[in-house]
Formats: sequence, C-alpha cells, structure tokens
Amino acid sequence: RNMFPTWFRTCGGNIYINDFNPSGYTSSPNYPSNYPPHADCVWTITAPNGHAVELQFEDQFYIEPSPNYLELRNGADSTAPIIAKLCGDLMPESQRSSGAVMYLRFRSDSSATHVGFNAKYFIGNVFSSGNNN
Ligand SMILES: [Ca+2]
Repeated sequence: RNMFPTWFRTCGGNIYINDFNPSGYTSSPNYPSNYPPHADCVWTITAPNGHAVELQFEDQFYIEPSPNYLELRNGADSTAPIIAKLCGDLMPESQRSSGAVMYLRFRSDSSATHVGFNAKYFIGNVFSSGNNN
C-alpha cells in the first residue's frame, strides 16, 4: 500500500556541485503549478571545499506566510545557523552560504497553496565581496 503521493517521496535530496556539474535548478514540488499542502522537503547542496553555494531565484516566487516557508541554513542540517527564512510574494535576492554546504527546507501547511519557488544553484566564491565577475 502506498499512502503518500509521489511528491512526498521525491522532493528534496543531496546535491553536489563541482566543475563537471556546476549548476542546476531546484524548486518547490509541482512547480510551476502550485505546491501541495503538507510538503516538507529538505535539500543539501554541497560545493567544493573553499567555495560557497549560491542561490538565485528565478521566474516566479510566492510562498504563503509562515508556517509555509523556504528556510536556508549555513551548513548540513537543521541545527546550522540560519541564512534566511523566505516567504511572501516578492522575489528574494540571491542568497549565499558562508561555507561549502547549504541546507534548504521547504514546508507548507494544510491550507491554500501557491506557486512556490524556482532557484538556480551554482558554485559561489567565498572570498568574493561584490559584483566583480
Ligand atoms: Ca499553505
């Protein structure tokens, strides 16, 4: 028997970016359709040592207020220092980890849903301090 819809089992994951796989996209379940209720997705994105993970939000962004959110942390798990907790309908600025790993968690509650998020992830330079590329 299978009590869970497909998105429950397939959202989230561990992503590794490197010279051969330098970027990709992650999004809320069903994007660009609305995310489902009761979603709880965790990703970790790992860059090479000495680099950072950068996230650039694209296309559409709409997550209802908490307890729906996309949470970003500086590290590998839910105890790591928080970078940002994102919701609302304004496209967030780019986000960057301070170390090589970024933790992402997307949650939705039982009520109405919206489009969610679509983010490009790529290798960032820890030591870069501005738009000098
Ligand atoms: Ca909701």
